[in-house]
Amino acid sequence: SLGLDTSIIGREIVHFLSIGSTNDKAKELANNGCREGLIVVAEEQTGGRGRLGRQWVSPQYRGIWMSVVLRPDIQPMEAQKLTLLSALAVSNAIEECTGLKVDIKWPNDLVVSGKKICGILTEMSAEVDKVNHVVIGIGINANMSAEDIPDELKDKATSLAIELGYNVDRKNLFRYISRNIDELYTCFINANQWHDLMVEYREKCINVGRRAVISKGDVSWEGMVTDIDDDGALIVLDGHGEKKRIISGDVSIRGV
Ligand code: BT5
Repeated sequence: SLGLDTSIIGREIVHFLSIGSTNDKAKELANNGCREGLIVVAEEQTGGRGRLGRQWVSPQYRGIWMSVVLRPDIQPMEAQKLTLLSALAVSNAIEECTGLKVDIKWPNDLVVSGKKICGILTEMSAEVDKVNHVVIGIGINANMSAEDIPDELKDKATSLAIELGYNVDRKNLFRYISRNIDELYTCFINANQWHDLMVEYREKCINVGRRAVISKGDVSWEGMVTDIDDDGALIVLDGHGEKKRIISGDVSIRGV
């Protein structure tokens, strides 16, 4: 037993040596009525996924590849808040556990020394006005060595071990992550504490106050990121001085 002592997250944990994608397994279990807070965790993913069908490199024993099933009583529009909540919880967990400074790149990337160390993939099953379940997939490059990082990712990805110079205790980190998500998810359910969480998210987010290129599909434009609102949308001033509100979806942004 991990002795998590959480109220919702990780009361039940399913562990695999190897799996296609923990998100796919979590969605399957969620569709079969599993309880809220269930975590699927694997030592290796053979088909780890990012957004838009992109690949997520997930070598055996080198990372934390996990998915959490949530059943919040919310409108589909609110689900993106859970991505931000998870990014904040995981960045705090890594900081508490390793002492590294972890920045958030809106909406779903965690970055150490300018390189990606963790990605989050939120997938939802919903009806028009009600969410059935949300699966939060979290991939953390814990003990990947430089050789585990594919050449094409070498200048944009790193791991905790590379940054620290030693391997981390993945079980301990997993505990911190589960407890931090549990704590922030409880704040999310008790909506009155949400604003304070977003204040903390904004402080950790590297995009606020900087210029960025916003891309969706083939369309790209540049603007100044001025804020993130309490719904988790990015507020960007475009070239005509007009304020645009960006909800995460499939948008990708790049600092300039
Ligand atoms: C993400 O997508 O960052 C979300 C990644 C979520 C992975 C977790 S692992 C557990 C769960 N099960 C899954 O199948 N997925 C989730 P995106 O923003 O689309 O970024 C993907 C891009 O990051 C790729 O196209 C690569 O450029 C890069 N990348 C791939 N693997 C990486 C890694 N291990 N570390 C850093 N960057 C990586």
